[in-house]
Amino acid sequence: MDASKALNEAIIEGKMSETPGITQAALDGGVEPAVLMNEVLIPAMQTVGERFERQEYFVPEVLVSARAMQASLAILRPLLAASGVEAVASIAMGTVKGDVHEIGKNIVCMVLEGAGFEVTDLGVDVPPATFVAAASGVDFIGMSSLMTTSRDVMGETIRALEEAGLRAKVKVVVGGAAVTPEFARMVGSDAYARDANEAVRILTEMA
Ligand code: B12
Repeated sequence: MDASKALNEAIIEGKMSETPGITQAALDGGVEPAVLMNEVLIPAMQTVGERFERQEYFVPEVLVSARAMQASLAILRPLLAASGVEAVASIAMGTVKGDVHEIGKNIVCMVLEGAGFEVTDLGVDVPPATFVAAASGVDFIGMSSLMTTSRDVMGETIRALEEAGLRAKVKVVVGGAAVTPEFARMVGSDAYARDANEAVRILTEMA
């Protein structure tokens, strides 16, 4: 079996001890880091999501797959980072309060970093006040939400930025599986992107 296929299966089956070695083998075999991420890691996590939705997987299985994917991402991260170029723009990014889903947010951070953005990762379960505190030092605020129960925090955060007098200073971009373009407009964000590559394209145009 080739390394890309083996990596896809190892993530789906949550074999965290195996994913770093297989990731390295794929890289040694000449697969580009971005190709591994877009064509192996993200589709593997999509399969996990579909199994969760069909109730073939439950939270423990999803969690081990998520960890297996993170172990692979840790190897790709330095390879995707841009080297020594002047930053395109700066962004502080986090998953909103009440939400601990971090894989998509981490991917967007990495891909933006690779495209030359200066990225501050605020982590997960980030309250509006933390985004507000970060806003004065960056060009963009990025918010991720994977749950319909957490996405309203995006609107709360934008209102908190207005109250702090910072709304005109930063551009706000939102994304994540719970967010649609309509929802993004409704909460008053400046931009929405469906995935990491679209985020690079849109934010580079806006920078
Ligand atoms: C992995 C996962 C988990 C893992 C998270 C592990 C981790 N460390 O991140 C664990 C097991 C912890 C988990 C827990 C829960 N989960 Co969960 N989880 C998922 C799952 C299966 C996959 C998410 C994922 O990683 N996808 C892969 C990444 C690559 O995709 P992504 O996140 O969408 O990101 C891409 C884009 O959206 C975009 N993007 C993301 N963020 C941003 C930000 C910006 C600014 C931009 C521009 C773009 C962008 O770019 C990314 C890269 O292309 C989804 C199912 C799904 N279909 O999404 C459910 C899902 C999100 N979970 C769900 C639920 C309900 C839960 C729990 C409540 C379950 C429970 N009963 O305990 C808890 C909630 C915990 C909490 N408070 O947050 C629901 C949410 C339902 C809803 N409509 O609200 C989902 C949709 C499953 C379902 N259908 O029921 N989960």
